[in-house]
Formats: sequence, C-alpha cells, structure tokens
Amino acid sequence: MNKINLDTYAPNTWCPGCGNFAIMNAVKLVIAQLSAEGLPLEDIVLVSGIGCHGKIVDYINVNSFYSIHGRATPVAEGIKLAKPGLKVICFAGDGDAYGEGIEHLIFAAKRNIDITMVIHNNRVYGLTTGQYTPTSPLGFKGRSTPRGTVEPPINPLELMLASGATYLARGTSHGIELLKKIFKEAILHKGFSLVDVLQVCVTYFNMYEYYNKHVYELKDNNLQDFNQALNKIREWDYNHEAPIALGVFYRKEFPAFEDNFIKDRPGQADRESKISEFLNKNI
Ligand SMILES: Cc1ncc(C[n+]2csc(CCOP(=O)(O)OP(=O)(O)O)c2C)c(N)n1
Ligand code: SF4
Repeated sequence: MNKINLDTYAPNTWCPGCGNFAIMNAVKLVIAQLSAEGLPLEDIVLVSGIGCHGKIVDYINVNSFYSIHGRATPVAEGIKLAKPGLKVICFAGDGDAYGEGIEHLIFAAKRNIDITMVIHNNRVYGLTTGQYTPTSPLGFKGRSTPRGTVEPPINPLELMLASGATYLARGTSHGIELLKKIFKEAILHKGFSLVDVLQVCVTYFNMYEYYNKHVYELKDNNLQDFNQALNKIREWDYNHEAPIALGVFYRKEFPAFEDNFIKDRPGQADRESKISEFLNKNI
C-alpha cells in the first residue's frame, strides 16, 4: 500500500487507553487505503464536534473543520452540498450527536445525504468529566447524576433506522479490524451512513471488560431486510444485559439528497466560476 504520512504536529492529549485511538488508527489506515486506490486526499474532508473525540481532526493530516457542540452534522451536510464530489467524514460524540444535535442527525438520515457519521459512543460526556448522555444506562452514576440516572437510554441505531439511514453499523474500540472494514464500506456507501462505535472512555466509564464479554459479530444477516435489521438492533437496548451485535445491520440503495437538491438548478453548470467570481470580488 502507498505509504502516506497522515500524522500531524499536534501532541495527543487523550488518556492512555482511550478508545479514540482505535478509531483514529482505523480511519488513518482506511484513508491511506482509499488514497492508494486513487481517491485524492484533497477530496476528503473531516468534520468533528466538540469533546474529546473532536480532537481527532487535529491528529489526521487531511482537510478538516472543527465544528461546535451538537452541530457537526449540519456542517458536514453543508460541505457536501457545496461540493458534492467530496467524501465527507464526520466524527461526533454521543453527547454531541445523540444529545444536543439529535434533530440534525434525524434530518440528515431522513434526507439520505451522502455523508459518513462516526459516533464515538462512550456513553458519557468525556471532555466535561463524566456527565450522563442519552446512551448512558439507567442508574449511571456520574458527575451530574451522583445518585444514578432515572431515565433509560435511547437506542440510537433504532432511531436512525426509523429516520431513513441507508447504512447502519456498530463496532467497538477493541476491534480495529472490524472498524477498518466498516469505515471503508460506510465511506464508500452512497447515502447517509452511520457507524456507532462503542468507544470506551477508560477514565469515566470503563466498559472494556463488559463489552468483551457481550459482543459477537453479525454473520449472514440480510442487509436489505428492514425488519431483520430492526430485530437485531433491538437485541441490545444499551441498558439491559444482552448479546451485543457488531457489524453491519442495514444497507439500502436510495437516491442521495444532494443529487436531487442540486439537479436542474439554474446556474449549476457554471457554479465553480460563479463562486470564484464572488470570492475574487469579496476577498
Ligand atoms: C453549546 C455547548 N454546550 C456545552 C458545551 C460544553 N461541552 C464541551 S464538550 C462537552 C461534552 C462532550 O461530550 P461528547 O459529545 O459525548 O464527546 P466526548 O467528550 O465524550 O468525546 C460539553 C457538554 C459546549 N461546548 N457547547
Ligand atoms: S476522558 Fe475518556 S474519552 Fe476523553 S480522552 Fe480520556 S478516556 Fe478518552
């Protein structure tokens, strides 16, 4: 494989053992692979939200946009609409994507816009030291809930399936080979793809042992079967003890939003020259 250096000068400040390392390493390897297969690096844009996960864009030497908390999804959508030829990979925390930014995520899935969402689902607010998120289990004790939460978690994959997502998968930060496979497929999928990564926060919610005991890999499931996907997704509700399926749950061909959004608009043909003209006049 082509050896490209995707490292940056930024010192890494993640805690030793943080699951974010596995996500970063898997993404770097996939980007290197895609580049070796002919995808120019300048055609890839990374977006991140705010939180520990957000620093990932500091550590990968590809064009990127560090967005604000809860707004990583619309930033990724805007970039895709502005230049549909780009591969847009968006990293967000579970607090970010499933909490503050949930409405954006639902609409991105509904539109089937061709972006890839990688959710660093550590089921806790990492950067702000351990408050509960929408996927923390019932009774979770953290900084904001010292006596334990009194509300059950949401199942984000069920919500995404119902919203119209056309590629849904789950991985863990203890399974880099599977992450690599899923990330590559998700990036190449034409449409809205979301990978929920059970990314262990060793400092505020260390779930390595629990996940290692419960995970298994999906095999021979019919990826086009909505009901089968729903059943598999419902097997574990992010709360009770149950087998935790990893791999791809659902994949569907469906027209992507940007194709219809941009199609037949007056001025599309000379779009680039109009943008250059505007920039030259105003900047
Ligand atoms: C509008 C807004 N509210 C709150 C914050 C404070 N804040 C910064 S990071 C963060 C938590 C991030 O948690 P998560 O999205 O789960 O990412 P992680 O740190 O776990 O990777 C919060 C609440 C903020 N930056 N902006
Ligand atoms: S606080 Fe948690 S999520 Fe943040 S760097 Fe440390 S281990 Fe990772």
